[in-house]
Amino acid sequence: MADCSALEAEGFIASLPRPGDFDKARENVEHFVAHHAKEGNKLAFVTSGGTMVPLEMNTVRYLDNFSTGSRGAISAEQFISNGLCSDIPPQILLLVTLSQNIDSTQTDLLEVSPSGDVVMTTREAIKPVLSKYKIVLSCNKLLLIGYSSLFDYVHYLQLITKLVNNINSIVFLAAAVSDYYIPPEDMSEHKISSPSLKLELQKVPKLLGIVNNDWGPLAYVVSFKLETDSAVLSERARNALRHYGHQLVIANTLSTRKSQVLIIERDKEEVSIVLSPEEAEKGGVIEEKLVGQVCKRHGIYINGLG
Ligand code: 9Z3
Repeated sequence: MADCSALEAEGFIASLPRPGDFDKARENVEHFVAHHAKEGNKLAFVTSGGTMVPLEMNTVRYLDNFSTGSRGAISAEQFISNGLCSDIPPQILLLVTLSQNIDSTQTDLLEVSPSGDVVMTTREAIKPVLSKYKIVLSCNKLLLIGYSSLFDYVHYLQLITKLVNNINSIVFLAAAVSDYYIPPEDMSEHKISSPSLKLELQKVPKLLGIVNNDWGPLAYVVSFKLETDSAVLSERARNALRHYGHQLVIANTLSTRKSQVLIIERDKEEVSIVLSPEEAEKGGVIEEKLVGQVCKRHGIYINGLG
């Protein structure tokens, strides 16, 4: 695990190209955070989706981490409407993979008709979803920042974590972040056209410890541990908790992530959250329970520090 100091992290991030709309995004985040700080509101900064690792500067090919973006998107919805955050539910700052965002918006508008044709959903059917979305946007409860590459992601992670650093903030890291990348100086500028392709990737410095040690020491930091082998999940998640010092680690296995997650907390037994097939059948989502648990624990954290 290539951990790095805050200084090395700053250097690593500064060596990567910034997203084109970084300055505009910074302005929007500053404005959003200042507004809610004045109101004394809670804030949840949610990251969602995979991080694309470009192989070329003018990118035609890239590597990606698996993530549909559902965990982050549904969790953001749950943060907004969560009943267990009994006082004020947090306002949401959602850092979301652009391609995922567009894909899900588009596919949500599609339906398969009884004859098997794919048709646009009737306007009526999507009205409640879109109107809810419009309302949260117009009430300034939601700010969306789009990203696509690992480079964009780390720039925004650093920027936003520093800006939301407050005990009223939850940093909820659901994005699936690549462990490997090609440094910009090693990348081909144009589309690679060699007869065969050998890739040498470098390890991305581990920024997870820096998130709460340096950028957001007051925030309540929740990270996710993803494994494909359930036998090693719990132990690796506990190691991650110890190593990075986050307040919570949510452990999940790729194949069962929608029906079971573990909440790992310091000096506590792990808590298993399960969504039964019956609950799923009725349209239930595991994020409702998960976000409820996170909000409850964040409340205890605030009281402990306040
Ligand atoms: C997760 O574990 C998320 O729960 C999923 C959600 C990506 C599995 P979907 O987007 O899936 O709903 O399809 N996110 C974190 C994954 C990750 O990269 N974790 C790193 C690790 O396990 C630490 S940051 O080492």
